[in-house]
Amino acid sequence: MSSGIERTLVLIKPDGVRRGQVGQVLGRIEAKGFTLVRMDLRTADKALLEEHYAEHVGKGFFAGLVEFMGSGPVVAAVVEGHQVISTFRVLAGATDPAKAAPGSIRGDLGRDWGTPAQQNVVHGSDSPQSAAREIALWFPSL
Ligand code: IDP
Ligand code: MG
Repeated sequence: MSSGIERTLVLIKPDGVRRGQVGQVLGRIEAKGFTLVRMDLRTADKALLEEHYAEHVGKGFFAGLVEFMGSGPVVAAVVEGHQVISTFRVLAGATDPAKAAPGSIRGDLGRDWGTPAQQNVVHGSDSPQSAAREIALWFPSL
């Protein structure tokens, strides 16, 4: 969009929900001035998760990732704002919580428990194409 207003899909992963970090993550999104458009707490089924992570099919961590992501409820949210896709990725920090910068969600709240899937608190769409695909997948009615 020429206005720069975008939508992205944010997931607070089962580790974040389990550890009571939902409020902190949503607080950071709101503090940055982004808007929650839709939000839902749900345990995702395997088919949805395999589709969501389709780009990682065949990688060693894929099965563990799908299992971890289905191990409890996630908060799925559509978040809107100026350049929110790339900016939320900055807020989230690097994929590996051990390398994510302090001040980022993963750097401050993430903890890798040595499981086959990195437990890093949040997901955020990585491009406008991914955002459109993922929002349609998680919220078909939007
Ligand atoms: P991203 O979430 O920062 O976009 P991706 O490379 O797309 O990172 O990986 C998707 C998710 O898969 C990560 O957030 C993490 O939970 C998990 N993951 C990525 N790389 C590894 C790995 O090397 N081992 C275990 N899990 C991984
Ligand atoms: Mg990714």
